[in-house]
Order: sequence, then structure tokens, then C-alpha cells
Amino acid sequence: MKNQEIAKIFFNIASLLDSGQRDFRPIAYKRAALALAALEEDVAEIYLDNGLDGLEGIPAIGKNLALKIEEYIKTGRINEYEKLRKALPVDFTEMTKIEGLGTRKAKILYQKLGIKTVKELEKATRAHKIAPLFGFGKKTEENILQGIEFLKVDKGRVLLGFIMPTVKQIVLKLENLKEVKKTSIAGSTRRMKETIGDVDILVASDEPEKINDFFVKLPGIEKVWAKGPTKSSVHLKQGFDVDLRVVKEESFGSALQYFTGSKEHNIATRKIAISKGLKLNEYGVFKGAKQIAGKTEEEVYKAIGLLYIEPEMREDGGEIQLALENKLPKLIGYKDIKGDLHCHSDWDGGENSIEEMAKHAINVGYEYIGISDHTKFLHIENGLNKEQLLKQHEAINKLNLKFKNKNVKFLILHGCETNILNDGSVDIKDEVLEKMDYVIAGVHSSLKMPRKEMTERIIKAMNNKNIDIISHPTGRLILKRDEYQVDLEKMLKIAKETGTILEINSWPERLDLKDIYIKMAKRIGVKMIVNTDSHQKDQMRFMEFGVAQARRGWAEKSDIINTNSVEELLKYIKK
Ligand code: DGT
Ligand code: CA
Ligand code: CA
Repeated sequence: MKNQEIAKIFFNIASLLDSGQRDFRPIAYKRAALALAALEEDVAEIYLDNGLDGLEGIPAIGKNLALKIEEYIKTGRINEYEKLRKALPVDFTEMTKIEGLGTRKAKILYQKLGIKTVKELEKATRAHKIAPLFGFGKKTEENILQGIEFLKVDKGRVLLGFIMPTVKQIVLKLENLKEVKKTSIAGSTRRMKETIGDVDILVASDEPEKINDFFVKLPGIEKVWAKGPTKSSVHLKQGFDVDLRVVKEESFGSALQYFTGSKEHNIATRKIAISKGLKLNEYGVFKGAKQIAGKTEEEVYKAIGLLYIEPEMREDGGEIQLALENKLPKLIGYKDIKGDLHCHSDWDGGENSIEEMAKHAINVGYEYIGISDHTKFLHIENGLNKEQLLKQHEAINKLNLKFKNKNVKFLILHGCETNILNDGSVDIKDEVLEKMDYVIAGVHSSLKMPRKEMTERIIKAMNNKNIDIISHPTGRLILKRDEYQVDLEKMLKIAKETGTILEINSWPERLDLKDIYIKMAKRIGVKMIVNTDSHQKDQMRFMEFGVAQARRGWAEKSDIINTNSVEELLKYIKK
């Protein structure tokens, strides 16, 4: 799938062009990169079906960028990029993974010290060559080192949301082969872990060689690490590895159970099998030499005396005990969500109008959407002030009337995403907030506050009777920065007391609350909502990852308020 490859190049072009001067091009490339990254359909197919016109139908893609995409599809490269790269050979994608290091700083580092890679940057930082540079204080030096250390911990892992469309396409291509009987994603990707080391795919077939031959020739493969009669391993241009295994249909279930993992879950299930005088491995469940199960996972779990355990729970975090006791939770399903309350429109610089967002939500099958644009805080570009919010309220009323007149059963709720200031107040007056259907509040500044102050800051916001939802409650960015310091236990207790809803933000880099905190929130009885934080319509597909996180946190339908109809949902909004 070329979407992510081109998105990466566009992102790099944006960085290369970004000179700090007034110039629309970097912004245009960045927006296009985001649009391509979110797009579910394959750009190559869009081009094949509808040519340049088709490409121009993608959000944020105009004529000029459509030509660039065409060039990449036809030749595998973009000339302008190659030229820019020659003049400024900095690995921006890598360098800007470091929190606080933007393209401009990266450029200065190259110009003054010739730094092109993270490795060179680390060396220069440790030799204290960064601090004396213009505009780079000692604090920056410390921050850079912290960022580099952070990168090392998760070295080589990629975001689940970044790889999923490609993985699904590969699975689809394998499924279409006539020699294939069954296919499944396995490993951490099937467990929907937030980051993935490598992707594992399992196929059942009697002709494993043919499957492997086909697999290593898939488009987008950069390197074949290994190719054997039953398994292969490849590296994709997009920047991750995929392992394929082909097994016999009789063993598909046990192989799937084995290769889904986690390793810890496997060790625990194998012990259970042994305790019952059985043997469990990737080939099946055996009583002596006789295979008693293996074709399906359900059968495998049943044979060792366990209820079927959903992949997202298989982390050896207590799920096996529950399965033994017949007490597994009934996890929220991927199709249980009835609306998304954290969506931005073009009023605050998003890519789509309110109507376009609403129509997309209808297409997705939702009953409602909540528009919650940013409010006017200094650091937030294009945030709405009081007057604009009131005007937006009118616009939404009109759209709702239009739906009603056309007999469309769908409702747009009007919210906003306010900023929790350092003292716990928000940047819009209560008298305006009272007019909204609901209010989200989030921390977007001073993330390095001491724990006690940050906790008090958020608690004060939760005590505001106009604030209903706390967005991305811990502020982490996966592979980039840690959560801020906050007493989570206390925050959850106050959320429960005040009836404040905590968001599970589905943005692939956020997934915040994360699984273990969702478990805690559920235990304390805090209600949650899964939102996408979409800034354009295609990003609504990120819902899958938020729900996955909820499932990894053992959340049930009743824990998540946007599984409700709009009438029921509104009961959770503070009066
Ligand atoms: P990743 O790739 O680091 O995100 O994590 P996984 O869980 O996908 O791990 P991976 O790709 O190394 O292996 C896939 C599955 O195969 C893993 O979840 C469980 C199983 N597996 C791999 N190695 C072992 C092992 O040494 N013992 C057991 N019991 N299972 C293993
Ligand atoms: Ca894996
Ligand atoms: Ca693997």
C-alpha cells in the first residue's frame, strides 16, 4: 500500500521546505501527508480507477500534489523530493520523533554542526556541543537526551494505527488466493497492542510453497529476510517486518492461539493443559499421541477447560483465572459505538466542514456526532472565541433542522474542546459553556507541572459543573513523550464523584486513557467515552484503535457512554 510511503515522503518534503518564512507549501504537504495516512482506500487503486481526478478527490490533495502522487505511482520516486534531499540530507522523520525537536531546530543542527541523524545528534549532545548554539539552551540539551532515551526504549516498534491499513490489505490479497483456506492476523497486531514489533500473519493451506512465493513478491516489499517452504519474513518500505506462517487446516486454531500470544499467556495456557494431563502446542491439543483439538481456537480453549478468551485480553493479566471461573467480561464490541463526540471542523482549521463530518458519520453508521472545536487559547491556532462559538451553535441548529426536514434520523451535538489553564480554570466563560450541549476540557500546555499541581489543576476542572469530559487524560504521545505527572488514582476518584467522563482518545499516537488505566477506571466505576479527535473525516476510522484499547482494558459496553442512543448519552452530561 503506497499511502503510507507517499505520506512519509510528503512529510519529509514539508520539513525540507519549512524555512520559517511565510510559505504555504510546507503546510500543504503536511496536510496532504495526514490525509494520505488516514485514507483507507489504496491511492494506487484510486488512481487506477479515476486517474488524477480521483486523486484530487482526496482531502487536502490539489492538482499539484495529485501529479506528485501520480509520479510516485508510476516511477517509485518523486523528483522534487530527491532534489531537496540532496541539498539537505537530514533524516527528518527520525529526528523529529524526538519530542521538542521540530524541523527548524533540526535544520539549524545540520547547518551549524552537520548533524543528519539521531546517532550524530546524541554524540554532539553528550559532548555538550548543543547548548552553546544560538537558541539552544542547556535545558534543550537535557530534553534532547531524554527524547533520545525515550526512542531507544521502543526502538524499532511502530504504531498500530500506522500499519493497520497495510496489514489488512495484505490479508485481503492472501485471502483471494484459491489455495488459501483460512487467514488471520496473529501476534501483537491481533492483540491490538499500541505498538508492534513485527506483524504476524497466519494462513491455512495445503500448498504452502505457493503461498510463500506469492507473499514475498507482494508490492511494497523492500527486503526478503527469509523464505522457506512454510514461513517467510519480509521488510516493507513502509518501515516494518511481516512474518508469514502457513500451516495445515487441522492445526490452524492451535497455531493461531500460539502465534497470537502473548508469550506469557501461552506459557500460562500450556501449564493449564499440563495440569489436565494434556499437551498444548502450535500443532494442537494432544492426549498422549492423539490430537483432540486444533482446528479452531474455540476448540483449543474448550479442550483445556477454558472459555474462549478475546485476543485483546491475552496478556496474562488475570484473564485465565476468569476464564476458569466462567467470569470473563463481555467486552465492548467494535460495532457498539453510536457516535463520536470529539470531532473538529474547518471552523478551527480542520479539513472538513461540519456538514461533511456529519455526513461521514452517517455513512459510518453513527446516530450522532459531536463537533468540539478548539477554543481560543493562545497556543491553539484558529481556536474559537465566544462569538464564534455562539455563531457555530446557530450553524449547527440549522444543519439539524435540515436533517430533520429530510427525515434523516441523525443529530449533531455542539461541544467544544476547552483548555485547562494552569490554575484549573478554562479559557471560555461558564455563561458560554452553559449553552453548549457538552464540554470537553484538556491539558494542552505546561505539561511539565509538578505532580501535585497538575493533579489539583485537573481536579479543579472536573469540579466545574460545565465540564463533562476530560480529553486525553494523561497527555502521553506514544514513542514520543511520557504522560504528565498526575495522581491517577485520585483523578479517577474525583471523576467518579463529580460524574466526569474520561476520554479514551483513539488517535494512534495517543490511545489515552491506555489499557491499564481503563482497567483502573472501570474498577472505580468511572464512565468513559471513546472518541477519535478527528481533524478530517477519514480519521474517524481511528475509532477502531480506541475501542481496541478499551477492550484491552476489559471495558464492557456499559462502561463506555457513546454506546448509548443520544437520549441515554445525554443523561451522562452534567446539568
Ligand atoms: P511484537 O512482535 O514484539 O509486537 O510481539 P508479538 O507478541 O507479536 O511477538 P512475536 O512476533 O515475537 O511472536 C508472535 C507470537 O508467537 C507471540 O505473541 C507468542 C508466540 N511466541 C513467540 N516466541 C515464543 C516463545 O518463545 N514461547 C511461546 N510460548 N510463545 C512464543
Ligand atoms: Ca509480532
Ligand atoms: Ca514475529
